[in-house]
Amino acid sequence: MDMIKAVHAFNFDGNPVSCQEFGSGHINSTYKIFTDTGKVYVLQHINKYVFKSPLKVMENTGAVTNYLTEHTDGKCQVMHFMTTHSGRYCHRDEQGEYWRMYDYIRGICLDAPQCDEDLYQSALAFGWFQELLKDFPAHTLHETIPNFHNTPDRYRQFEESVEDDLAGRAADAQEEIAYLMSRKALASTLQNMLEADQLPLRVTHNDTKLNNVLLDEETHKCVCVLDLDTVMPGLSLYDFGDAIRFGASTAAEDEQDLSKVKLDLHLFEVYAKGYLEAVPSLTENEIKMLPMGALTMTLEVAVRFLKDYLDGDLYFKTKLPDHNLIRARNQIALAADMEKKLPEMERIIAKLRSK
Ligand code: GN1
Ligand code: MG
Repeated sequence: MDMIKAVHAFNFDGNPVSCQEFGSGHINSTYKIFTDTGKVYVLQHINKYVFKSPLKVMENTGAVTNYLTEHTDGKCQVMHFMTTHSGRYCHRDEQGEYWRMYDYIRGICLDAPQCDEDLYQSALAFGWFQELLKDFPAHTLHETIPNFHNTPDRYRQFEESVEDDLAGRAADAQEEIAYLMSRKALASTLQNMLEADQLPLRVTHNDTKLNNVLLDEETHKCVCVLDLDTVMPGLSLYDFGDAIRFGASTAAEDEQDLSKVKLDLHLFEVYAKGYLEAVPSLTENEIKMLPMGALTMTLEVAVRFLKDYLDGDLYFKTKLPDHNLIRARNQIALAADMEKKLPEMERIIAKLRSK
């Protein structure tokens, strides 16, 4: 792929002098572009297997970043995307590959919190994002991945993959398939509540892993919310839940020693405290269902990882043999622990509310 050629499709200052791959996302490829003026940019190659319409992704991103820039109270910075010579936020090259480019902002992205404050800061950042977008006209956003966090629909797709068994791997995952199927009804709770109008549809980030928040290198205060690919209408519980499953786990998402994989209730409390402070508009039902949000998002991503394993690793980038099976087992272990700890999570939420 010709990164430098792609860079020249955008309006920016200076001339590119070097390019370095970085980041730990499972979907797109990310490069730092250094220029002769000292200014640094980020170039991303958009995964078109995952995002069927990169142009729509960038229309959403452009609309949301413009809105945030107009409405911000300055607590966090907002990503700034370069336009192409034809005035778009997205470039399609001669090979039909899609690219975008944005200002590099100094900071660090953590794969695990180094202290409580790191997770608390990410809760403030994602909460800030959610609250600021409260009045954004949600109907103007494209649904770039339809039914992205519709958990029953994720189960439907998973069951199809089990049935098709395209990569001939279902026999190796019988136990995992059986466990996930036994949790199908439980994992549909939030979607049922949404359909019964018991939970409000908001504009949500939908991919609230700790490493999607940029923190200041020295103070570790939140600097910017990153990775706006999946900003779409959704539930606050998706954002809360995904942040817990990633940031409040005692192990990395692909830890193979499952005895190390647990929900850390203290980190759950740290994140919940920050999120409740940052999103005062949460309704009674939303607050009540926060623990279920964590469990649902963990079961959902386990279903997604296992589906991808069964399909032959088409969606998530893998670095190890059976990486998606490893991830699925890890998330199943975490979900099982969360289910046991639901009453304790509920007690923590009640305690935080009473303060
Ligand atoms: C993907 O790109 P990244 O690593 O931020 C995925 C999320 C999953 C996550 C699991 C568009 O996020 O939905 O929760 O991997 N993004 C997309 O780690 O599918
Ligand atoms: Mg992402």
